[in-house]
Amino acid sequence: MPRAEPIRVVVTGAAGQIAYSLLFSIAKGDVFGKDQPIILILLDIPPMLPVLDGVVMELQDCALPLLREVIPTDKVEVGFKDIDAAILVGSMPRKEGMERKDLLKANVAIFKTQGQALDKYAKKTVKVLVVGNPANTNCLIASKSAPSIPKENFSCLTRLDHNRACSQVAMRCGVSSDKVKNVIIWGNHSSTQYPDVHHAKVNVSGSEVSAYDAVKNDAWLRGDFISTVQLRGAAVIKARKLSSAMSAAKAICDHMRDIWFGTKEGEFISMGVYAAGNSYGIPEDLIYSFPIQIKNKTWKVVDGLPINDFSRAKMDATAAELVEERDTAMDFLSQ
Ligand SMILES: NC(=O)c1ccc[n+]([C@@H]2O[C@H](COP(=O)([O-])OP(=O)(O)OC[C@H]3O[C@@H](n4cnc5c(N)ncnc54)[C@H](O)[C@@H]3O)[C@@H](O)[C@H]2O)c1
Ligand SMILES: *[C@@H]1O[C@H](CO)[C@@H](O)[C@H](O)[C@H]1NC(C)=O
Ligand SMILES: *[C@@H]1O[C@H](CO)[C@@H](O)[C@H](O)[C@H]1NC(C)=O
Ligand SMILES: *[C@@H]1O[C@H](CO)[C@@H](O)[C@H](O)[C@H]1NC(C)=O
Ligand SMILES: CC(=O)N[C@H]1CO[C@H](CO)[C@@H](O)[C@@H]1O
Repeated sequence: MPRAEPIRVVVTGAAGQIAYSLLFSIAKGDVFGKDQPIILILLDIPPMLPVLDGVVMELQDCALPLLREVIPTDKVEVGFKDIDAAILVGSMPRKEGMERKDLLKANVAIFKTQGQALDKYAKKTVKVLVVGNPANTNCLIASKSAPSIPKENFSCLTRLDHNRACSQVAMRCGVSSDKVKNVIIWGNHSSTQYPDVHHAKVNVSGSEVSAYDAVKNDAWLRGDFISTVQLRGAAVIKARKLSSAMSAAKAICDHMRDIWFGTKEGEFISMGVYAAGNSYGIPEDLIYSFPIQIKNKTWKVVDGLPINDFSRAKMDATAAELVEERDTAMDFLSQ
């Protein structure tokens, strides 16, 4: 059997805590397949290079057969050279007393630089997943800064929110999380996101029923369920004094593996994608989280799901937030 050529995968923010949970899963084949050799490129900022060296040592010490090479760097021209997949985790964190606008401005600068580097150095078929917050808008800026790469190749992470929603419903029904499918996260990866279970199904004792019939508690589904998922990130920070890392890394793996190998027949997942041509009346020039199916490394929005008034209002509210953020970010981009 011919041996597969290694693929090149870059992770930015590679010295950070999400990357620490993520790199092992990628390097052992959970994302790109158990027979796909990998060259891992670890990009971070100059002060973190000594930490990256430690991460490189640990990856070497894992003695993983698929991992052909690990390249630590602080240079985008090295980091994005000929890459097949980019997982952009690093971003500017909010610091004490920092204005929201200043934070956005700093992130626009980072994702403009990285988008331009993708445009110049990456393969045109590269798949780009943006994780660093504000993930939706950072993704939009990166995509706009990389005009030679199709917009469809950019997506942002809302899979963690999606997984949280599946798990909440599963726990409520007393089933394992794989028995819940087709929940939807609409919109921004923030507390205005709308976790929607109107189209979700739960496999209870061998037969599939709607989530509303399985849970049998509409008030919970329209109340605490939604707010628990929306505020879960903050709850984890409060408890751990650090933001979600293990679960974020798992969600990144789920997201990228689905891009690579496709979603299951009859199932959809959530990810933030370019909204052009959607059938839900969401403003077009946004990265917005939709229900998505993926086949042959190409995604499509699941169109035509009926939307009731309750859902409509929530989908519009999270879109409005993204429009405002985009407009501010576009001002910074053109400066
Ligand atoms: N979309 C989601 O679901 C989701 C979930 C959890 C966390 N996040 C976001 O992911 C990001 C990373 O989280 P973390 O816990 O790993 O943070 P962290 O602070 O532990 O690590 C971030 C790393 O990024 C690096 N970095 C900063 N600017 C960079 C740049 N320009 N180029 C390369 N590297 C750079 C930092 O030096 C640091 O090593 C945060 O923005 C966080 O808000 C998103
Ligand atoms: C959108 O979500 C991101 C990620 O949580 C957040 O940082 C940003 O502030 C949100 N946008 C707005 C305009 O609230
Ligand atoms: C439901 O789960 C059972 C296993 O518990 C499986 O045999 C069955 O095929 C599933 N049904 C559907 C419709 O997915
Ligand atoms: C899969 O996508 C590639 C590239 O977009 C295309 O060349 C190929 O024909 C597609 N295969 C199928 C089975 O659709
Ligand atoms: C995920 C995705 O949409 N991938 C596309 C990226 O761009 C290439 C063309 O350069 C398409 O073939 C892929 O389908």
